[in-house]
Amino acid sequence: MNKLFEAINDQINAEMFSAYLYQAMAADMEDKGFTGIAHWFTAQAQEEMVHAMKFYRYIIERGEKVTLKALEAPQATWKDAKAAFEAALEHEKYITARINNLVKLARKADDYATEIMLHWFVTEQVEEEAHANEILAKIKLMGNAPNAMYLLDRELGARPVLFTMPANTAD
Ligand code: OFO
Repeated sequence: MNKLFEAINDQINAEMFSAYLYQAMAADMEDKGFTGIAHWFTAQAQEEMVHAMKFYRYIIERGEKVTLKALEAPQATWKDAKAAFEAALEHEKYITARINNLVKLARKADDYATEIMLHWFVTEQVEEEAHANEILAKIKLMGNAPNAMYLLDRELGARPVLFTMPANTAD
């Protein structure tokens, strides 16, 4: 496996870690009584698994072998919802830098197919950062006021999930 495909294989791990991180944020927000925000993070975790699987399928389509590696344990608690979204935004910036680096590697290898596949992720990262930023801006505006947080919790609870879990496990 060449350096580019090794880096794509590592990106599966990074995306799965994103899912793990957002699910940890969901669990913490649930614990803090924000069921709507927890739901939002669960939907985000689902999206991250889709990202991981896009890389997974791509490696196979190109005739290479996927090798899954150990996942790091994510942080388990955040001070409040604001801190969780700050961490989410930071994490997305880190993922954006990783995607940009993959584009660089694809260009260096003259691998046009990989570069085109990565375009979807470049665009997606703009959205990922924008979503976290938007929510964070709202929380800052509201100054963490309980009434406003209650309304934000309701708003974020309406985010559509990508798939629903079997009965009794749905969030
Ligand atoms: Fe996969 O975009 Fe977020 O991490």
